[in-house]
Amino acid sequence: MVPPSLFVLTGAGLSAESGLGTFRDKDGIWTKFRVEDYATPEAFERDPLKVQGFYNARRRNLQDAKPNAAHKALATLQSTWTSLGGRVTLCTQNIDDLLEQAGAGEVIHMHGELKRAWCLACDSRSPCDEDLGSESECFVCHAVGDLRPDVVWFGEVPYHMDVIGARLASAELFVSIGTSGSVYPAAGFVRMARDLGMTTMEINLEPSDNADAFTATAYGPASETVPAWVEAMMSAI
Ligand code: BV8
Repeated sequence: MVPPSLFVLTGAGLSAESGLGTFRDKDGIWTKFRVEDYATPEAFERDPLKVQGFYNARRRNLQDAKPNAAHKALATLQSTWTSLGGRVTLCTQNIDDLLEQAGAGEVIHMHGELKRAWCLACDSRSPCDEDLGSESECFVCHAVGDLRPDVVWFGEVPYHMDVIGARLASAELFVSIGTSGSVYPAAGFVRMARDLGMTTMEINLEPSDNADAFTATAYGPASETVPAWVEAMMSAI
């Protein structure tokens, strides 16, 4: 029997226990850094080195981070569903690669990836493990100083919205993991799912801004709640 098609949206709470900061919790990233100074195209235009420094520090922090039990459980769920002819869409707001490190196949990074650089001279995107700055050379066109982090800032259009729309339309269960539900369009996906008649589940440390939109909930640290949910899904097929 083919298992039900799942659409899983993840946020910073999925990677919190891997040591990567969340944004709006107590001591979150946006409580220390103003969005307007670091996560908008205008900020980059105004002071590129300041913005590059912010992402260079987060990229370095990611080098030492490891996937936690929640990343591993989602990778197992996706590979099991695929082996049975089913589909788990892993759509993440996160710019880390911990789901891929945990063995996930397809991961849709709607807000881009910290380990990719975007060349504003030739529009190419390339893997990037190192600091970016005014001396950085494009791996493709060799222009110097035209590389920015390949992440989606506020006011920029999220990536893969067409694929996300198609996957949402064909899913049977929508699960949101580790997100505060405060950034759009991602925060609007649960209402789209409900309008499509889907069962919706929130797995989070605590109720999010969107909590009332969910028909099922599980609260607690992702490294506990996600493996428990995956185990329940696996035993039901
Ligand atoms: C768009 C990448 C149009 C960079 C991010 C004015 C001008 C322009 C746009 C707007 C505007 N006003 C409003 C908007 C829209 C704007 C928006 O939503 N603003 C908000 C603030 C109101 N959105 C945009 O600009 C987007 N673009 O609208 O373009 C468009 C739209 C549709 C179609 C076509 C065109 C672009 C938004 C993307 C911005 N980039 N990130 C970077 O990472 O530096 S967003 C940023 O917030 C984060 O990166 C993250 O991706 C996102 C959501 O945060 P969360 O992941 O939810 O993290 P948070 O800390 O908030 O919550 C963590 C949760 O985890 C908590 O609930 C906590 O309880 C839980 N948790 C903690 N620990 C654990 C845990 N759960 C489980 N276990 C644990 N251990």
